Amino acid sequence: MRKLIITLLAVIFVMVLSACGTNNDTDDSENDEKELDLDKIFGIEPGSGTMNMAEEAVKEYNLDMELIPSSEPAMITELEEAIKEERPIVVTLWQPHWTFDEYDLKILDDPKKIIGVEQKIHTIVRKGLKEEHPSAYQFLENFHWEVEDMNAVMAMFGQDKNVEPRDAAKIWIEDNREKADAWMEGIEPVENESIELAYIEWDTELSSTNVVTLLLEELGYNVKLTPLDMGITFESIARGEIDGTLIAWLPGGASTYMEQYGDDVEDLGPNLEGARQGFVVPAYMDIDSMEDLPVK
Ligand code: PBE
Repeated sequence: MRKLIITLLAVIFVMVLSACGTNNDTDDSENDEKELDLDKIFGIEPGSGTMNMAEEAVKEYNLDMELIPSSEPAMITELEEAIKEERPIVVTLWQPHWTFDEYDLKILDDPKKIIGVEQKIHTIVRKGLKEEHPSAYQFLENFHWEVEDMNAVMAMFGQDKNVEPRDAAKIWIEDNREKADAWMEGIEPVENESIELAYIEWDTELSSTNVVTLLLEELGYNVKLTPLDMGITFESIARGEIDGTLIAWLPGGASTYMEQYGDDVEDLGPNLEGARQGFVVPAYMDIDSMEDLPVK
């Protein structure tokens, strides 16, 4: 009888132990799962300023995360799917951007100031534009808007895929006629003159480029839009083959090209100030800093 009780106690003891063991295992795998969800940073187009800064940040913070290159639309799809399921996710994103209107997002603090520095978007034109197309030059020099303005244009076509960027720009101009008129005040209209602008198919760039295009058209220009990457944009402007661009993020995606071609182009200064980039997470995640991300 005693033996039996001892055996039973032993069995119970082992059962309790193994139950604890199982519990521990479950905890571990839950943790693993959480960490697994944070083993990636969803990025955008390789070679963009955003991705270059993000790569540096992964190195400097010694993050145990893989930076996945993709595209702006693919990154947004990942973000939207994660938000639907309240899953943790880290993406590379920037402001202005319509996703900040649509979702509750936060930019993680970047105490090392690698990706989180304030940026300005500059207008760059070719040398000689001032003499050859003074009206366009004057207009491009006057064009300067705010983060909220760009956001308003972006939101119209970003949130509704049926709206073309050009139509969104048209509506924004109708709603902001005074601002547009101020940029055009006193500028001589032209006839039969053509201007070629380079841009990249990102929502921010599509917004400014379309608004400027419509207003240059109002001044009488035929505007040709050519999608190019940042390096070729600078090279073409330096060679005088393209008249200008509105998309030079500084410091950031345009920095290296500005160093390379700065003497051969004309920088008209910022058309937008207060732009930011960073590692962005949904507000339901309880981390606030890039230092809270998993390290090696
Ligand atoms: N951007 C928009 C990025 C890419 C998308 C201009 C903020 C950049 O490379 O800086």
